[in-house]
Amino acid sequence: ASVVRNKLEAKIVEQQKVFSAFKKEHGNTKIGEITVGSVCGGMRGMAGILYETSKLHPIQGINYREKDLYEIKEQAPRAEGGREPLPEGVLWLLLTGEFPNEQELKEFQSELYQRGHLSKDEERLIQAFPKDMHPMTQFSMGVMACQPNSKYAKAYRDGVHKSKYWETTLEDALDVCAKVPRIAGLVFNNSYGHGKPMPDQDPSLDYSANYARYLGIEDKNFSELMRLYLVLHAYIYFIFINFISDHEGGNVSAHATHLVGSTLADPYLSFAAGMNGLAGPLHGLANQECLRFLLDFQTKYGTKWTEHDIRDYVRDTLASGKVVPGYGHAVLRQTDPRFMCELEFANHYIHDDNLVNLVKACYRVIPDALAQTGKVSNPWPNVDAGSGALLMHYGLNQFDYYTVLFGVSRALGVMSAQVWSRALGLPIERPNSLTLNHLMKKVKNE
Ligand code: FAM
Repeated sequence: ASVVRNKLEAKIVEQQKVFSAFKKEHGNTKIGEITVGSVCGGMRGMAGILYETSKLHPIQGINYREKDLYEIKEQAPRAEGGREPLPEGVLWLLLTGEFPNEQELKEFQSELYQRGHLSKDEERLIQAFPKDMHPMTQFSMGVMACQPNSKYAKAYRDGVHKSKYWETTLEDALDVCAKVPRIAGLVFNNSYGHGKPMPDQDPSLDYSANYARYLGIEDKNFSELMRLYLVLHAYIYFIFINFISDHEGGNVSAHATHLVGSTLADPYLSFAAGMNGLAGPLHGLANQECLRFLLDFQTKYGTKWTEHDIRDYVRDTLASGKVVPGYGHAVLRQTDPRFMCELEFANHYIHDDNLVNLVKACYRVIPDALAQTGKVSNPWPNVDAGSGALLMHYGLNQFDYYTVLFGVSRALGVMSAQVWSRALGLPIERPNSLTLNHLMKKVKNE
């Protein structure tokens, strides 16, 4: 059983009461309107999902349990000597609504270590994937390779009472969160490891440090130590702030996970569904697209470019019917605080890197250029505008892999949310759909 279980149980019991009283009292209270625009426009702005762990504000950005990114950075537990929040602490916050104390964190870290093990069969299956298969495809299939061990699926088969669904969902959710770095490490090794053996989990290292090690960053000798320190913290930073764990329930990866979970599919099935959505170019793949955009620019203009060149390049991109990756957002209406964190990080650690300088210059030029089109709702950068260039700086130049980093991080958010969805007994999702003909008739009748 999990160290977080008892804390969570008390909160769940309390919240279940609040939820059922609220449903009873306000079941028919209106909170908005559905327009033709909402139906034709991908349900933009339409509130339709109950999602407990996080909320995205158009201006302020993401809030986890009512805390914004800056508060999280300030208040979350950190690694010794580190500047960045520890993912284990953030996971605890997402689940329980508060940060763990020192003892809880220690026990939770060791619990995740225990859960992070993959069986020999699971590892062999993942290692057998073709090397040239996209890392996101391997990642999603790797999660599925572990699905036969779902504790929730077994409990369901054994006839567990529905009031107890959340308990084995929690077990699976924590297993998934603990295993994804290992799965993602195997995928990396498969694709780029050139037959090198994968290092085992190291109990002396935390969650992120073990993951960084799977990606080939090891503490080999003292002279490397400073670099290692920086790189490790850079990875922790990228994975858990830039590729933020949770971004409320309506984005494709969170919603796909939530939707599939609503059928009472287990957390592995649900998470893999979310990852298939994350692999789309308008969502998680955008960071890879974004880096390609910057590198193509560099190939064309070299290192002596001007802001005028960026303007021309954006104009050509738009004229060829493509989007400018890393800019725009379905909900945000200001620069993404995650991008601001990237800038802050770059200003602190990175000096004189052409690609990073290009990211900064793009930020000065692109919002204006996009605003001039007159149709982009939000011309400001999102998280993907900077992450690729920073990862490149630290030597992670396999950009087909970037979305996997995002996926590892997203596990923490969507899996915590699934625990709460089962705890609140949320039903199977089944919105109505309309044909264009029906929609036109509806408009006429009104
Ligand atoms: N470049 C060019 N055109 C853009 C644009 C951009 N960056 N962002 C929006 N538009 C266009 C959009 O294609 C649409 O055009 P049409 O009417 O011709 O179809 C119009 O502006 C209105 O769209 P919107 O309301 O501003 O945005 P949406 O809510 O429909 O879509 C995004 C939001 C993120 C899909 C869109 O801004 C985009 O395609 N951005 C580039 C890709 C990207 O960076 N995705 C990453 C998002 C990130 F947060 C993540 O998931 N990791």
